[in-house]
Amino acid sequence: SQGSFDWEEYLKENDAIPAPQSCFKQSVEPPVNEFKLHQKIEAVDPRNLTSICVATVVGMIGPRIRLRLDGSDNTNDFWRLVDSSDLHPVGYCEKTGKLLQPPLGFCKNPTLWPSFLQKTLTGAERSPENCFKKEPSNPKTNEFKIGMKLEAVDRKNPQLICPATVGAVKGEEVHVTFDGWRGAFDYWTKRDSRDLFPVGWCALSGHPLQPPGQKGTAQVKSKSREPSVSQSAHSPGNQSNASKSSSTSSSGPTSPNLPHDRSVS
Ligand code: MLZ
Repeated sequence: SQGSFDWEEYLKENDAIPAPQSCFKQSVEPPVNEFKLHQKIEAVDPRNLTSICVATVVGMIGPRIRLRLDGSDNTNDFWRLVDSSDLHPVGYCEKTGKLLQPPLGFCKNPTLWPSFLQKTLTGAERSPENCFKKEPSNPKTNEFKIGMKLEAVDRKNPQLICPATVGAVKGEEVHVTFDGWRGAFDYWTKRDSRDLFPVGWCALSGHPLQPPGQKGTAQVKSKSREPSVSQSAHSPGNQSNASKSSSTSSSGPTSPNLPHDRSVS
């Protein structure tokens, strides 16, 4: 579904402006991905941020890698940019006097961890130093304004990056709303989140960009089971209770809000 979406045209049609590059914690030149599939690294456990675990590269798209913590099942995979500070070469913990931890939900008896760790690393290919890129510096001031366009990770489908609009700004957080979807995917996040990118980032980095959804178009309205009034999910100010949400929904049950004729895999 890539290729058909053109930001330039879309911005004109919608009389919208992109959020400036300086808003984002992203390097102007997207980092080059030098990782290879099946390599092992050390990574911060996304479910337990104080612990560092062995992880395996199980997928990649552009400058993002998909990771699976060794000793965890395949239902907790996560994506990181190659310049994420959550990623380290194997040996980092030893060097810095930390202990490599079993992942939250280690699939075996905890007493088996030391031998599991040894086995999982023995003979495994390790990502070399040069794969790990320096994390970009923090954006200084909050220049996000309501209505500005950006590209953002869909946290419910985290392999996807989609066209989005700033729906609200509150202190250090921004409300990310996905263009053409009814609000089920929207979330509040810190303005320096690594999940937010300037318009054009996908094209620059070789990452696919999803086209906007079809909310408001004839096809969707005619197929919707609901009456076509659904403004509440987008009204800023009513969402403060959702501002702590991370990877989960900020706007209630998903399915009734979804267009029914899309399947993006
Ligand atoms: N397969 C899903 C993808 C939705 C993606 C939305 N991104 C904002 C669906 O079609 O519901």
